[in-house]
Amino acid sequence: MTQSMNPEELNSIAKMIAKAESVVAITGAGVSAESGVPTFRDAQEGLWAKYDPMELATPGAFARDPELVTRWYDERRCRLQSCEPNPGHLALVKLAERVRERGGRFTLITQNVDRLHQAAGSDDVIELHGSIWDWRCTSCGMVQEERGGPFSEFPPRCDSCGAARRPGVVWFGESLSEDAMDRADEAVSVCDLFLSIGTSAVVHPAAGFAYSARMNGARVVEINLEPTPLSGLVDVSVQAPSGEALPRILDLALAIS
Ligand code: BV8
Ligand code: ZN
Repeated sequence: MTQSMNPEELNSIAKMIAKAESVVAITGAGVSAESGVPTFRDAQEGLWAKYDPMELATPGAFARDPELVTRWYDERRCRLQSCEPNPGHLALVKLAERVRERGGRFTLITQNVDRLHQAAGSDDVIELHGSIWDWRCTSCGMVQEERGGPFSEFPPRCDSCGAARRPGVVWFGESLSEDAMDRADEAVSVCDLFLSIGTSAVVHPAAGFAYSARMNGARVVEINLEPTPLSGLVDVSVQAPSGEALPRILDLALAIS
């Protein structure tokens, strides 16, 4: 158990969850880190060390070099195939069940594109940044889910019209889906407890939800390995791995309610 996971903090979070009418949890790459998924900034090693992911995850990079960008995404997609949900993902499934059992509302919003929450059993996940498993045709818009091995050509081609396909993620400079934003805005507007988990809280508009929740009078909790711009503004900030903290919070919450 890491030193900064002090029982009082975990207990106070568990009590907030036990009392909350409507909970929103937003997750970032930190929640998938313990499944072996490199976070966005440390996704660069070996071949990719010389590229800045903020550079590669843009429409401009894809327009300039569709082969390089689709190779990067395909490599990330293929290494995800050996990644399983970790105890943090599983604890979030159980926390949602608990809150809903007693008539409360639980909404899971994620910035992650790996669909590990769904693999763990979370339903109705709001995916702000899309999914690395879905690949969309740049011409006819057909989307194909790709769970197989590496592509044989880069960029991969559309089965229906032969045009280049791109990963179904939201790149920097691209707008998020209206449906995802509307659903997230609505849930945040009525929540009385907001959990920010495993995110550096710097990517917008995702990072803005914690501030909106706070403005609406919700309690805000952060569970993250290191401090973020949010840390000084939240009610409780736990600096610990989410795969350790969330199961402990779940156990405490189950014992209370
Ligand atoms: C948009 C998919 C309108 C791609 C991603 C307002 C202010 C400032 C900037 C902007 C703004 N509004 C818009 C912008 C521009 C930009 C932005 O936010 N820039 C910032 C970075 C300066 N936003 C956009 O462009 C968004 N679009 O706003 O549309 C628009 C339209 C046109 C022109 C302008 C605006 C689109 C953003 C979506 C980008 N796509 N992902 C892909 O995956 O390749 S975001 C990507 O980076 C990830 O999804 C992730 O969410 C994000 C950050 O990456 P990471 O750092 O790895 O992850 P995270 O932040 O979650 O941090 C990991 C944390 O976990 C760390 O703090 C670490 O300590 C912690 N951790 C690690 N291990 C653990 C842990 N915690 C707990 N346990 C552990 N074990
Ligand atoms: Zn097509």
